[in-house]
Amino acid sequence: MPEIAPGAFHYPGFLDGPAQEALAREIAEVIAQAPLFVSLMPKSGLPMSVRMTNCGPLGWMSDKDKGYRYEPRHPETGKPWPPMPQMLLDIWDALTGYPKPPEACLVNVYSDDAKMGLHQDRDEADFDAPILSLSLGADCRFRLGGPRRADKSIAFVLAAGDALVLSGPSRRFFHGVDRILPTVHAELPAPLAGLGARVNLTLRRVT
Ligand code: MD3
Ligand code: FE
Repeated sequence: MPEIAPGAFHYPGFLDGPAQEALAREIAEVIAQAPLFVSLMPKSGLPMSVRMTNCGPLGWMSDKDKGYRYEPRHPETGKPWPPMPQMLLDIWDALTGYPKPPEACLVNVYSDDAKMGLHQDRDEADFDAPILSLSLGADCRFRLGGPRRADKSIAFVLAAGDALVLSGPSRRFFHGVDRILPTVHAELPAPLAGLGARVNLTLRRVT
C-alpha cells in the first residue's frame, strides 16, 4: 500500500487521461449549476486565493462573520449544491471502502499563483471517516505535517490524476499547498480550460 504517513495513502496517476477528462466534464457541469465563488477568511475578511464550489448535500465555505462551515446552499445563488456525480461515489467506494457515502465534495480551483496555507480540516463532526482528494491539471507542491502545527512535515508533488486518501491519524494532520508548479502539458482538460491551472476535489463526511 502506498502509505506516505500513518493512514495517508498516495495513488499517483490513479485516474488515467480519459478518466481525468470524464471527471473534468462532471466538474464543468457542477460549476455551470453552482458558479465558482471566493470565500473570505474569518475575522480578517481577506479573500482566499483559491476559488471554490461544491457538490453533494453539503458544501464548505467561509465568510468574515460566520467563518468556516458547511452549508446546504450556494452562498450567491441560494440553490442547493448539485448532486455528487456517480463517478465520485464510485471512486470513494473503491479507494476508501467507507460504508457511508461522502456528504460534501469541495472543488478548489487554483490559479498559477494560488496557494493554501498550513491548516487542519476540523469543520466536520465526523473525524473517523476518511477524506479523499483528487487532482487535475498542474502539479502542486503539497505539504503534510503532523497533528501539531510545529510538527515536521514532508513535501511531495500532487499531479494530475493523483488520488490521496487521509484516514486514521493523518485525518487530523496539518497540510497545505505551498505552490503550483510550472507543469509542461498539464493544462486542465478542455471543459475546465481557462478557469485556472489546477483543480482539487476533496470528498468528506461531515455529520
Ligand atoms: C491531509 N485542499 O480543501 S487536498 C482543503 O489541494 C485542502 O486543494 C488541498 O486542504 C488542495 O481543505 C489539499 C489533500 C488533503 C485534503 C484533506 C486533508 C490532504 C489532507 C486532511 C487532512 C490531512
Ligand atoms: Fe484541508
